Amino acid sequence: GRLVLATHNPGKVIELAELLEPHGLEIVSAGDLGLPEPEETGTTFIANAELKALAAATASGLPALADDSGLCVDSLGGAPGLYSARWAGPTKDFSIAMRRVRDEMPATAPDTVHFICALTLAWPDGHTESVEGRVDGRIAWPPRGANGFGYDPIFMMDGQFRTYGEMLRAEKESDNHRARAFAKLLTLLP
Ligand code: ITT
Repeated sequence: GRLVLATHNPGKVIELAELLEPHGLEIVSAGDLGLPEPEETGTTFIANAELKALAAATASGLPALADDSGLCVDSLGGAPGLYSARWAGPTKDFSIAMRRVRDEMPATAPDTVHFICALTLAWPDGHTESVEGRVDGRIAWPPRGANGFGYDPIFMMDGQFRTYGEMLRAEKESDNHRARAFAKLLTLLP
């Protein structure tokens, strides 16, 4: 069957397409369908993933998969969290967002952080299924590596000394918050 990827983030499209690849679905992108980007008014990752997936499923008449994710810094009470994309500003400049994380973190506090990924599958009839994945790690400074997207150059997962930005695409994709969420969604794929 066909599945709409309800995201306008090219980094997510690459990772989700890779995860979906073995499952034989024909992927249609929200951008290609000209679907509008709904305002992310939710107060949780799952609420935002649900509203994005539902908007795409109802507008397209096809099942849709949406991703809402973010970086949560313990010493910042979970910020930027839901606001991870917004910290990069209208020009989507993540060097600014990474610098802000670094500047706002108290120097003496632990540098522990995690990524969260909420994935929602929505059907045109309004049915939804949502899951969440998490990966724990810490902040690297200065940013390192040109791979991946978003906050990848400052994130080192537990047990790793390279950032996601320094890992090969296949390495990051083999274990991260998105892959962990996706594993929980497998039995629910359309
Ligand atoms: P869509 O809503 O169109 O999917 P978005 O970029 O606005 O795209 P979010 O609202 O979910 O998506 O913002 C999440 C941000 O968190 C995203 O822009 C990244 O900067 C960051 N993020 C999420 N997953 C990440 C990952 O695997 N590596 C690095 N940064 C990530």
